[in-house]
Amino acid sequence: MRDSLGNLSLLQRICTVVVLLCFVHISVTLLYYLRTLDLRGSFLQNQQANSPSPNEAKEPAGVTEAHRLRSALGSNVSGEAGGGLEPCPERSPLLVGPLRIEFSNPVSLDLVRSENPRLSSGGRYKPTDCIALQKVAMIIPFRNRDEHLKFWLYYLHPILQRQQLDYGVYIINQGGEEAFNRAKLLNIGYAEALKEYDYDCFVFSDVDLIPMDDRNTYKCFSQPRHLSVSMDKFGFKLPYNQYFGGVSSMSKQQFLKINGFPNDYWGWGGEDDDIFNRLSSRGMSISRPSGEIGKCRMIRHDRDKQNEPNPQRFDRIAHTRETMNRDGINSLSYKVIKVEKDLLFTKITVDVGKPPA
Ligand code: UDH
Ligand code: MN
Repeated sequence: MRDSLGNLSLLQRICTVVVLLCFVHISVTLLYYLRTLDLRGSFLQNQQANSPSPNEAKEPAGVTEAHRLRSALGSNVSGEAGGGLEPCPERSPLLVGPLRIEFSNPVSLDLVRSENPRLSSGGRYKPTDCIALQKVAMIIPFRNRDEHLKFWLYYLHPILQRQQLDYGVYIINQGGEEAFNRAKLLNIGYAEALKEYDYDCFVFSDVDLIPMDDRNTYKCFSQPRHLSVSMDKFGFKLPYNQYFGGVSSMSKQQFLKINGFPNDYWGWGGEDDDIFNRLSSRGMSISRPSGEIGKCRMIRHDRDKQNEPNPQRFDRIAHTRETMNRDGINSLSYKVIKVEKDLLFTKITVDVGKPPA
């Protein structure tokens, strides 16, 4: 009698354990299934293959957040005719990781054209076997840097194609001889690119910066992204935490939330800090790739003519919060002088005016 009672309670315990195990199994399967659903086509892949560094901003990853972002950023994945194509995967299978970047042998535009047969006029590309997750305009502020531009096109076109982006390259060329105005050129790039295509993301890149790892995806994230986080010229470190210069990306929404960029920084410096101030005053934070994935090289150069350090920059960045509502994309004025379509880029020469006397 005692034996059979003992067997019974043992049996009961085994049953309980089996039921519990089933429950855990079902929960894990369900969770995994929900996550896969959530991640497909979303903008949430903020952290790439490597483990995040201290620089890596933490992003919310809940189901509702993913849905909010999808609709907020206007992803083209749903509702657009794609000829039966599936959205591209969140992480492109074409990426190779670290790249060898060097500038010792000059490259010609003809070489770059011949190596990128899938481009169409204006430096446009979109994957043919899946629907790109984002439509990205690459905006480059430019004047008299043709040698650098060739390297940029040589290295970036293949990278951007491996990243499976639907993209176009816009060189915004400042005409005339006045002081250089980087931020205004970036505003113009935003406005001109949008006239041409329904871009939902904007990458702003100096012409002399080349990423050293193709996992540093030139796209937008749920927060404004700083992409050139470890530059060789700064010893592969972030020079300071608020640094937002070099290469950055912003969705249309993020850009509009800060009224774009300032138009009145003439000469070198300060405009990137002003942009940082705009972002933080609107409650946004900076997202970054890890220091390893964010490595990049700058082509060595001397200071350009008409791009001397701007002595007004310190005073300007102290007043961003007061000036940003009236100075930005809402006050932008310029003249287009010439538009040139190359297979590798769209070059827009503009008259940006001159600094107030
Ligand atoms: N740019 C031009 N033409 C110019 C000035 C600037 O195309 O005449 C663009 C270009 O995209 C460049 C970006 O603006 O990458 C930023 O300007 P920069 O490269 O001159 O800025 P950086 O901070 O250099 O790299 C500052 C002068 C460094 C002098 C170093 C001497 N050793
Ligand atoms: Mn430079």
